Amino acid sequence: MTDKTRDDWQALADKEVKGRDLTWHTPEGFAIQPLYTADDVPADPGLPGFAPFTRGVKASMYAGRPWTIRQYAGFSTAEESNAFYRRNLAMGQKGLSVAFDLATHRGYDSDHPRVVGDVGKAGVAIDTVRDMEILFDGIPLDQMSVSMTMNGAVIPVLAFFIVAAERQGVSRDKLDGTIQNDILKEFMVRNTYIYPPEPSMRIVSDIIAYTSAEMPKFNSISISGYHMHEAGATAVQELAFTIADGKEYATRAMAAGLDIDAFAGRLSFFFGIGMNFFMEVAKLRAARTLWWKTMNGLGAKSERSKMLRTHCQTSGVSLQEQDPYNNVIRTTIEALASVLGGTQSLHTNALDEAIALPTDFSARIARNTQLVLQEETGITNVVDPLGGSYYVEALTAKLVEEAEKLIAEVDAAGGMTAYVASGKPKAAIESAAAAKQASVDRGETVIVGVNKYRKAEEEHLDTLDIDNHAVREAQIARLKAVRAGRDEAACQAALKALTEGCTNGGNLLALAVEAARHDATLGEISAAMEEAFGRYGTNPTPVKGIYSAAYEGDSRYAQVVEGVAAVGRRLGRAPKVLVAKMGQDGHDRGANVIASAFADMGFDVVSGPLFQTPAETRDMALAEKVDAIGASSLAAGHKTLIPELIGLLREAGRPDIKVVAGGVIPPQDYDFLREAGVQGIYGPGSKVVECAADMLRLLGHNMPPIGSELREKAK
Ligand code: MLC
Ligand code: 5AD
Repeated sequence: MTDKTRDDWQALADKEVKGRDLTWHTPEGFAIQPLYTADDVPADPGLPGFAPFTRGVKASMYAGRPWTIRQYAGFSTAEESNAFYRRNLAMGQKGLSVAFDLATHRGYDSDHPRVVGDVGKAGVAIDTVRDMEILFDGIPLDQMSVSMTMNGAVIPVLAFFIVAAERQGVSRDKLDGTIQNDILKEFMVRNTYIYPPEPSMRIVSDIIAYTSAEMPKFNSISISGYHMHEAGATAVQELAFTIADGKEYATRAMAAGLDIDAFAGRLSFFFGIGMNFFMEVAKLRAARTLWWKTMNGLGAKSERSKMLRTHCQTSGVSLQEQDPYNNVIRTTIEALASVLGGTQSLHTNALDEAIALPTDFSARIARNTQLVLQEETGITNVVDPLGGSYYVEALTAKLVEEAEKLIAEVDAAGGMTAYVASGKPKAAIESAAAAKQASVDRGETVIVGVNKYRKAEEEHLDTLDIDNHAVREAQIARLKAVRAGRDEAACQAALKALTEGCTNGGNLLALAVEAARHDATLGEISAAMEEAFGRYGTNPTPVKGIYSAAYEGDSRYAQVVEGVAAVGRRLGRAPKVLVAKMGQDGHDRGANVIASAFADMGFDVVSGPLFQTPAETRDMALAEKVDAIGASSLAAGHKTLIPELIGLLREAGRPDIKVVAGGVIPPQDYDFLREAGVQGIYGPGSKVVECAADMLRLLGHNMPPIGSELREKAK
């Protein structure tokens, strides 16, 4: 026992660092002190397996059963993805998690003209039950738990899964798995919605109703903070909006007449885990505490209803194109935080995340990261080993407190559907993202190998390339065969019943299962519902002023701002840039950051709506009379969509409109894009201010190189 007090410690520490303030200010606005003691721990966190479940939902946790190694994957055709799954399961993966391509997400068959660049690219192409049968060929669906990340086209995909299992001889009550089915966060950050918010919420409730009655082992929803985290949310935002989303779904299901304890035990969660190690551990502990409180508030009786069970994924945005082997280290640290936080299931990202989908090589390292943690470290033997850490307990309590304040704000706005419609959570997350980017660009947040210790020469990884034209041809052939082989009248009758169900209130999943049994396609089932509900679109509204505030007093930034003004004087108006998102890729964090920063620097910025075709982008560029287009691509459509746009501009007699590209673009595609006429390519790790400097050069301004402002100052 020590006789020293905290004041004694403070005095000693001050002496060591000569009075320097050691407080660390996190993006959450927390002032983290260099020391935590018993005085900082507000309450005993209780025991694992018991309310409020802060220390874990199972008494024995991983000592009884380790977390599920569940790697998210899917690409190309059902055949190729099936072979990939089987290889991974043979090498230690324990559960499946399907990534669908963007055409599927957005309810289009592979033969639809809007999805030419997207088929088989960011995930597997699924058009029919036949595709789903092939996807799970040789994988017994009564034994393997399967997660499906699907939100927009959730009705046809879940219907296909149920019917594919039937054709395997597995009845739906035996199906174990999870459907993401979390549409609120799609409207906030992920953008693969199809229908407007209200009918989308009805779909969520219909699925909860159907699965709670018919599929007792199936998790009806995966309420996801992950995508908020990836879009730049702070831990408090991620926690608060995710728990508030869960509350909203539960409230809606109750309003639809369901007993809370009949469905709440199968609501599950999903969080992103980044590099702020202890914050992430505390976040999962706080999430469980918050959910327990929330479910008590909603009147749940069963303990099971109050347990927050979650999947986690290590953070994609934390991974870098530069010095890519560092990504293995980052993912290991994030995976460790996930399991010390008590996750039920985990995906670890592959080291080539920043440029492409995983190869067999990179997927193996990602999976082995979890196997090593489970089998070599002894971590699984003790439950919540960080429980009782002064710092972790204090952080947990602080996160609960701050998230509750934000949840109260959501409640005051009338719940999450209304709050999302107000645009507030999206804007708040975008502000956090812009502030984070500025901090990285300025070197305040260090990323090893990117803004510090950068290698003179980068090595190139061999990455996965998918021939989307070949996948599309194969899918179109199978679509034709399926349509030719079905009872057309029965199929059309089932589709008609589905459209009617949209207005007369039948359970949409039950109706879609019937249509799937008659081999209706994903595009047809989606269109049958679109007929009643319509298709939803939004226009981006980037935040303002975050960049300029972060760069106040920065001489390079000032130089760029002056450059924009100089070009403006020459043109007689501000230089105008269209930030375009083509194809079904809804990842808009990067596009929003660029739009917001460029506007702050004085460019006249137009943000194109999501999901444009190249022809629509050309039309917008001509109508808005822009000088340049920045095309943002994160879902591998760049080789198809950007060259098409440049061709269309040339045909329109406007080859002078500059086209640059940014996002997830493998270096081996750079030459191809340059030859196609792309004048600048900006991968992850690019500094936004230097992108702007390059743009000024393209617009004919004699922009000095980096560092010139420092020489200027030194003179
Ligand atoms: C667990 N069990 C135990 C135990 N631990 N029993 C006794 N003692 C113990 N110590 C039991 C559980 O109670 C459960 O049974 C069974 O074992 C399985 O364990 P689990 O912990 O529930 O794991 P799992 O089945 O893997 O389920 C985890 C989940 C689920 C609840 C979080 O929803 C899930 O797998 N989600 C994954 C979601 C996902 O992969 N999403 C990818 C998104 S990617 P019982 O009967 O009680 O259930 C994405 C990216 C993008 O979205 O594209 O944007
Ligand atoms: N295969 C594997 N991982 C994927 N991700 C997205 N699509 C796939 C896929 N088809 C992962 C990446 C990404 C996150 C949203 O999910 O890590 O950042």
